[in-house]
Amino acid sequence: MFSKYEKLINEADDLSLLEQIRVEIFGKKGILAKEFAKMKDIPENERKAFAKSLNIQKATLAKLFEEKKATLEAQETKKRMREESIDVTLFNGRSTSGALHPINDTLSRIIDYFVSMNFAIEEGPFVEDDFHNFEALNLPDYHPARDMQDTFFFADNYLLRTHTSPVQIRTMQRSRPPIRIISPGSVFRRDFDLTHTPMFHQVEGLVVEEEGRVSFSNLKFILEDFLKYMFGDVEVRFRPSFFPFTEPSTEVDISCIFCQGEGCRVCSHTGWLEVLGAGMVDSNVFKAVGYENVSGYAFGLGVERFAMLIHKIPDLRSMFEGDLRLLEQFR
Ligand code: 2NL
Repeated sequence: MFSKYEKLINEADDLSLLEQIRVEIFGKKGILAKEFAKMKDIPENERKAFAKSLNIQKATLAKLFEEKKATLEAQETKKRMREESIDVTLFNGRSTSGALHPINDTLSRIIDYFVSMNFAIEEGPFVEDDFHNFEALNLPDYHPARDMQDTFFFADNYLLRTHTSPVQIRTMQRSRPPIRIISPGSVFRRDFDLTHTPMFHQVEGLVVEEEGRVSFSNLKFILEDFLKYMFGDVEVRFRPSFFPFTEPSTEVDISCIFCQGEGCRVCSHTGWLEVLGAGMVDSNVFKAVGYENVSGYAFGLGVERFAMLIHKIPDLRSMFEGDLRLLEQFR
């Protein structure tokens, strides 16, 4: 009786057509509703059989409809998957790649050098106490270098470390020679102008061995080799200097990379750029950590200064403003 509708369902080839057919069959004014409405005119003794037959046919149509709907939905999904899929391996001409910040790029190169020379990397807390930041480094209470440091203090003599030396002090306290470490990290001083920011980065190095096994010439060799690795073919010179924590002490210059030593504004017409401080560890420092019969050398450098020289950056403050126009130049 409903074979016409069975055929319609079977032949439907998209979901919106199937929906129209559903309304025609199962809707309020649909064919089934019309058939059921005839019930009231059917003699009582035939009514039950009529209803039963109609319900069976309704169920048949419903089953046919649901199966068709499932088939068409599956087809539709497959088609959408095909049309909407994206090939993520396709080249996008508008894409951009990230890059290391010039400070991290410089720091990575410094670390690579010293790791290749068998130095281990040590880190320590930013908040330090007076002993590890000053006292143990031969900077007693009355020492003028403490004023010069311009330290950020907390209560109870805690402070933000002004150099990474406290890391070396802690390493010496917790282990025994031989020691061969660098300590890269953030340091803090109350200073803010063209060439100073209140937070900056330092790398210090420390080598300690049994007495007599390490000398100033070892220090000279490694720093000269390191500076040639960082700056290429430059002249290196060692000037006598003074630090409370080393004796003897030296400041290390390279020939100016902007004028090849001819003299220019960057090197104040001297032909030289100061890049490192170093020396043999002062015996008072060893005393403070309880070491006897040892010798060692130490050095310290500012990462920002290296980054500024390598990347020719005139204003240090621009390094910490996160301005994309600047950072994009280092991609
Ligand atoms: C500079 C100079 C220097 C050190 C840092 C050091 C650490 C210990 C013992 C002895 Cl635990 N010395 N560090 C030594 C000489 C120089 O830094 O101009 N830094 C930017």
